[in-house]
Amino acid sequence: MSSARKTLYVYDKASWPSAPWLAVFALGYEDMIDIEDVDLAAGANFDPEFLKINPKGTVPALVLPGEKTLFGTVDTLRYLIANAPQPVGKPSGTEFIKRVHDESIDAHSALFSARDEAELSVKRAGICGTFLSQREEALKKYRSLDRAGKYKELYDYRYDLEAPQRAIYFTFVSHPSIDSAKSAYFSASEKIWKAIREFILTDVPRYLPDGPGFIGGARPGEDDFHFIVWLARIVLLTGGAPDAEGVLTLKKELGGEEVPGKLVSFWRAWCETRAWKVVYGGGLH
Ligand SMILES: N[C@@H](CCC(=O)N[C@@H](CS)C(=O)NCC(=O)O)C(=O)O
Repeated sequence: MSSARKTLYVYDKASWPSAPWLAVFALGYEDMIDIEDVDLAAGANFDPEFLKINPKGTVPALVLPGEKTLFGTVDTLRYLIANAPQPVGKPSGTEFIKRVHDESIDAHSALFSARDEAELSVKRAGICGTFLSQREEALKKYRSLDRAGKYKELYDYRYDLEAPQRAIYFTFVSHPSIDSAKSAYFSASEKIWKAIREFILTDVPRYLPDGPGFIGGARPGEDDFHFIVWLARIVLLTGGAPDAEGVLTLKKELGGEEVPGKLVSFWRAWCETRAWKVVYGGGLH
């Protein structure tokens, strides 16, 4: 690998880093940028070697030899769009991107959400349970290896940050404090899904094009990359696959409403792209 090559750090089961990852393949960067996977579920982002690249321990991160490393979906994507070897769709010029990243419909919170005990036990037995327990172990391990205490603040912060969720997921005895924390968690999860439902039925159709294609036109633009990775996560959570029919599974979370036609058409436009097949061919995330 030449030292002039750029590297995009992603995680193949995360949502946001998939936006610049799609852009690498949609905008003609595939021979210029290497993709490196950081296994967040195993806590690989807390490895000091990765923290040297991004001291916050998050992906996406885009390493540009001789330039400042870029972090986060907005900045990495902006760079890829500004320097794209191939034509890019138009930006919408609206607040849509901010809206997609709004905390009320957060894709990560939706993944971990549980509205009752039954949903919680399904999540506990799947990737969410594994994620929480493996990361607890990883944080303990890296904390004990960090003799100079260089990353102590980060390790302590991240360990404490996930503690309430670990308590919800892994406390099996009934106790007034845990019972009330669980019931608050169930209500917060209801709230997330209500916000997602309203966003899909009311806001999204206002931004999507009337005809086939993307918000950016015939090619995906900035808004399209942000929105599709959020949508892919939500479709995954309703049981959909990364194919033309996958988006229809959203109906079960729409309170009896049909999936808006514009959303179906937008999803299908993405399914046709090579970038989609690279990033989501192995399954939604
Ligand atoms: N708001 C940032 C968030 C970046 C972020 O938090 N990424 C997640 C993956 S989706 C991450 O790296 N998490 C690391 C962790 O949870 O330890 C963005 O849009 O890029």
